[in-house]
Amino acid sequence: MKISALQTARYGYAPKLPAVLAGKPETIAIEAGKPTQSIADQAELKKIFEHTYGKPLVTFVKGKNPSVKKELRVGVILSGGQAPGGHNVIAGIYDGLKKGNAKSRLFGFLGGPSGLIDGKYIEIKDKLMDEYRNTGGFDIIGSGRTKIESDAQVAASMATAKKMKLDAIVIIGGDDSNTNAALLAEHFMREGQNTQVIGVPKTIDGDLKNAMIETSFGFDTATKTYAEVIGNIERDANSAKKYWHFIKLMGRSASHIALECALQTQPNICLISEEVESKKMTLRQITDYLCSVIAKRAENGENFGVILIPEGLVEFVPEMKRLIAELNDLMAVKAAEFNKLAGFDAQADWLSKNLSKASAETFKALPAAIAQQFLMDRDPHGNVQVSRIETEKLLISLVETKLAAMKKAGTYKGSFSSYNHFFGYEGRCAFPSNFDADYCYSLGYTAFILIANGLTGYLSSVRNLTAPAKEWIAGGVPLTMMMNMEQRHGSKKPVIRKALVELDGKPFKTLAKNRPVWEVKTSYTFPGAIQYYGPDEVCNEPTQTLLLERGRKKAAAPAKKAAMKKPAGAKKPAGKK
Ligand code: FBP
Repeated sequence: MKISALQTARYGYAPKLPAVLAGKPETIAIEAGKPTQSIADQAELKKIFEHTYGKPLVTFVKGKNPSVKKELRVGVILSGGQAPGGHNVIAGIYDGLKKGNAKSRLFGFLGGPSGLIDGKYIEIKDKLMDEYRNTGGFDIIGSGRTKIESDAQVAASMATAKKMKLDAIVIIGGDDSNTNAALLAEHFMREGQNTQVIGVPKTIDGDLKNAMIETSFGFDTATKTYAEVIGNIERDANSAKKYWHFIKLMGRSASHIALECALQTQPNICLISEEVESKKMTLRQITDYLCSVIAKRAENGENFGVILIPEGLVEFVPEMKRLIAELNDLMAVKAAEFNKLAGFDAQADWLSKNLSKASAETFKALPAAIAQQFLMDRDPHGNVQVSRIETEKLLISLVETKLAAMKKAGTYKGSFSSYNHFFGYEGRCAFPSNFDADYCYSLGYTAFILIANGLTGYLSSVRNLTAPAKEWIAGGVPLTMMMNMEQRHGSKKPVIRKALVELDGKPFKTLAKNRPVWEVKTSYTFPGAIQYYGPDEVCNEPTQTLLLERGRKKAAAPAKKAAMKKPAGAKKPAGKK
């Protein structure tokens, strides 16, 4: 296999670790806090997690810890969507294990959780590990979306753990995968199975976060990758001055990715699903808003712009939410009847009789190509796959119709020409930024220390992330602490609560404060490609979201200044004083 120059250079990158993890593993002791409580529904969760509920938060400190020298057998799983840095989590676990005891072994389950269920794995050794250090992707062992949920899946997982004599399993995943990790840890304890379970917070969506988990890994690299391309499109738009670009961004339900990209690139518009929901904005109101901005810019002769759209938007628009819920219910009970219908016209006719009047009207008003996307294959739970609905095209079509009407009425005099884009897969396997490379390696190393100390039902936690890496705080958060009970498929289930964009949080407030200017005045900023080598402010800066949330940055500078600001050390053009 040919290896690129960057990949070769990245092999040589030594991820930075918090100072407490930098020495020998036997110098890292554990400090345990007070027992913890779940964020809600304490009594119900205490019952479900009889053996693992309420454990203390743990923090690593300098001290003596000979237990880390034990020989261990550990299995690791990459679960769900790819996120830059997964290989470094594995490298952190691997190096920790080997530093603790050269005889310790790490096994990688193939293709995600199904590898554990089916007992499919490989042993990770030096050569293999070295080929993946500081690289993007999950291809070292592959990932998958199988959940370890049913009794049979849990029993099969336990049989594999027993057969392989595993001391621990590390599950690298998002909120769902870590909920499963918590259930598995509890099940193993209940059954007297001596295998610990440790989770690692992963997802580019950035929605697995709370007081103890400042960000999930992959968010940093993915948003920087999208922001680079958005900046390039902005510059193109501002050069040609003839297109409106509608850009949909990944992030299944939360709008963190769109918001972060907006803070990095200052587009004309960034829709935020959580705001749309809180204001109960209908599709018509969203369209009116978009058209009002387009018309205002047209008055200034600017018939171009950039609009960011979060992937999950349709699920937050009231009438669409209702339609999706009705479609999901209908398909659950009448799928056989529906599947017999031949062609879209027959399906649309059937739906007009089976949906409520309001939802039938919403469906009918959709452009046919988009309406068909609501009827595509369902996800494994029988739900509409909202991420496959081309919201960006839907909005373009609605805007075109509205602008045509405005033109007739004399309220719009511009010209409108558009392009649609969807950025998602482009960012999930990028070479991890230095931040993600360091963070992930630290998370993996932390997972090893948690295992070596006999802990189970914990999520690896590295905090204080806006400070230099040596000041990061490492430890573990009990998984049950992040849980509550939620309605899922007809019954209440314990789940880790998803973190949506907070409308009173600093990142959103910064957008809200600046957007009146960004909408009308071209204020684009161009972050450029991720840099791996160079000055700190160029290659080690965390996301704007993290800086704002952690109070390391004031609400963004007024748009005009930010856009015009010269980079440090920039030279004046020749001849200018
Ligand atoms: P995870 O939550 O599993 O990390 O995945 C997130 C994500 O990238 C979403 O942003 C996106 O909607 C989804 O995965 C796409 O899923 P798939 O990879 O199965 O197409």
